[in-house]
Parts: sequence; C-alpha cells; structure tokens
Amino acid sequence: SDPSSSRRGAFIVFEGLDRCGKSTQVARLVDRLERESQKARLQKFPDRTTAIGKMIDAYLQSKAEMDDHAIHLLFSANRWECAAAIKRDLDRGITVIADRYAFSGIAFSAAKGLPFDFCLQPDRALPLPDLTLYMSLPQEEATQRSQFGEERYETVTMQQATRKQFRLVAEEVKKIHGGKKWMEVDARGTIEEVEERLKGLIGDLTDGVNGRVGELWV
Ligand code: Z5A
Ligand code: MG
Repeated sequence: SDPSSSRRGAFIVFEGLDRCGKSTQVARLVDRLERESQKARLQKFPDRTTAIGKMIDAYLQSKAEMDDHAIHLLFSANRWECAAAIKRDLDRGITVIADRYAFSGIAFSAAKGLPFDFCLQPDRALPLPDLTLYMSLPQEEATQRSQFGEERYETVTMQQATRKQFRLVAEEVKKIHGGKKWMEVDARGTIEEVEERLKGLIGDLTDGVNGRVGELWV
C-alpha cells in the first residue's frame, strides 16, 4: 500500500510582532500551494467572523472595553471554536496555515501584565502546530515599514513588551515540544527574499506528515 495515503496535513503557524509580514507571507504560501495543486487552507487568528470574533474585533478597535483576563479567554475561545475544523482538515490531508495562534495570545496578554502561567493554560490541548515560524524584525524596521495602525496594542511600548514575552514563549515551546517545532526567521529584506527563507524552512512539510496531531503544552 502507498504509505503517503496514511499521511495527514501539516499544521504550520506564522507568528511575530506587528508588521513583520505574516499576512503577506501566509497569502503567498497558500497561493504557491494552490498553484502546485496541493491542498491548503488559511486560518487567521483572531477569526473575526464568529460571534466571539466580533467581540474581539470590537475590543481591538477600542469600540468595547473588557477586563484583561476576559479578553484573553475570548482569544483562546476563538481558537477552541476553530479547533475541530483544523483537526478535521489535517486528517483529510489538508495543510492548515495559521496567521497567528496561541503564541500571540500569551505574548500580548503577558505583555499587559497577566501572569505567564495564567496566559498559557486556556490553550492547553489545542492542536499542536507541527512548525511555528516566528518572523523576527527589529523594531526600527517595523516602524519604517508602515505607520502603526489605529488598533489597540499598536504602540512601540506594547510591541517592545510583547517582543520580550515572545522570547519566553519560544523557550517554553522548545522546552515542552522540542527545538524543531519553533523556528525563528529573519523577516528583513524584500518580500521575495523572506519567502525564499521561509520556503527553505518549510521544506517538504507541505507534502504531509506522519503521526497524529499533537496537543499544545501537553
Ligand atoms: N492578538 C492577541 O492579543 N491575542 C491573540 O490571541 C491573538 C492576537 C491571536 C490583531 O492581530 C491583534 O490581535 C494583534 C495581536 C492581537 N495586535 N497587535 N499588534 P492581526 O493579526 O489581525 O493584526 P494585523 O492587523 O493583521 O497586523 P499584523 O499581523 O501585525 O501585520 P503582518 O500580518 O505581520 O504584516 P503584513 O500585513 O503582511 O505587512 C505589513 C505591511 O508591510 C504591509 O504594508 C506589507 O505590504 C508590508 N510588507 C510586508 N512584507 C514586507 C517586506 N518584506 N518588506 C517591506 N514591506 C513589507
Ligand atoms: Mg496580519
């Protein structure tokens, strides 16, 4: 029998601070896979289309105020409401590519001062990404790239605090899931240069992976 038939799709996550180019690269990756006739789906977090997503959207646009713990749990709940669909697609052999995930959830909430461990727990046992690509861009270049938007968190102070927390998140992933699950990518240079770097790291993951989907932080 063909061993490839037992393979599932890979779960690949893009993470990083504001303006590092996540959405740009995720879109290009999905386009490339479609051109190569590979099955792939994009999953953006927050998914602002759901009922919970609409509450998150109002918060990010400062149209609603919310307790820090409460909004943290909503970001996590927004991932949980998508978890079954992610697993189903992976089992059907579809590569799922996420634009942000639980790691943003921890980094941004911890940067506001919530305890790191509190931030980690709600996402425990979510589908574990096979690879997280952390796009790293110095603050000066992120600021040059374009003006900060008008959403909450889009300030230099918040971005610097979040940068620190992402370092702690990276350590935690490596400690619990091993060094191969998290890779830092230099996000400087042209869109094409960054795309080549990412392509090299993704390698043949998009051909599918063996074994069951893991659980985050377990
Ligand atoms: N958040 C949270 O608190 N908790 C959670 O659990 C989650 C999220 C999941 C909204 O996220 C906020 O939610 C976010 C974290 C928080 N707050 N902040 N900051 P979002 O994902 O919706 O944020 P966004 O509005 O999509 O922005 P972004 O993701 O920060 O940007 P990006 O996707 O990394 O960058 P981009 O859109 O691809 O590129 C930005 C610009 O740079 C654009 O004009 C590009 O054309 C340009 N660009 C891209 N690549 C290059 C290169 N290589 N050179 C030059 N210019 C480039
Ligand atoms: Mg984006």
